[in-house]
Amino acid sequence: MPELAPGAFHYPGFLDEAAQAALAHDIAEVVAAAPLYVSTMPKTGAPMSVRMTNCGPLGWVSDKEKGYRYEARHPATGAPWPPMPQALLDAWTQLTGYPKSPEACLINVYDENARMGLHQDRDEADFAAPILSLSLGADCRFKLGGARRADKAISLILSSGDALVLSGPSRRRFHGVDKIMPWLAQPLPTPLAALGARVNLTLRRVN
Ligand code: MD5
Ligand code: FE
Repeated sequence: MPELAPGAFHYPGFLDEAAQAALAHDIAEVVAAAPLYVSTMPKTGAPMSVRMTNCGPLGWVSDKEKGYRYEARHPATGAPWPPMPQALLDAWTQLTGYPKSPEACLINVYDENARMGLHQDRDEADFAAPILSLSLGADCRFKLGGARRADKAISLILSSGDALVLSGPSRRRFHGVDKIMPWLAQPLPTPLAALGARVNLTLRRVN
């Protein structure tokens, strides 16, 4: 398993095509119950280019008034988030070995023009737990930076079926999604294809 940096592991093709298709069906069910929404930036209210939803006990949300946070309910429907599909819980156990279950799975949907600027994940109280990221659909150019924004970043391609585990010192690295490269890879599996070009699932402990 290629270790990109201390605590950062890339598993290319962790999900085979059958597993990707099964997961796409699970995620389509989640999206049907918990529709994609557009988060806005704290203070400015600027919309993010990535559309989102969540599954699991908690979900990541953001808006102008209250900023980044975790909530137990969907911001538009007010319903609790759908449960995390078993396949995600299994991937978490297999790849992280972490004894506690993930509390939140953020589902990011990128169209061809969406991106995510360089940032740290620091809205969680538990920094000891790893983060697991699973990708479906189009390739993207992913930036893995350092502990400071200005630190030099490495670039890697994340493809459909790839997993990334961020633990220890890599849990708090700056990172971002530079560019979606839909011409290089599979379209999203059928039940998700109409939604965008790339889907990323980020599993986290929160408390
Ligand atoms: C994505 N999502 O591809 C990424 C995957 C987010 C987000 O960044 O916050 O929704 S998560 C990649 C990640 C998480 C935590 C630490 C590091 C990478 N890292 O140190 O590189 O939509
Ligand atoms: Fe992040």
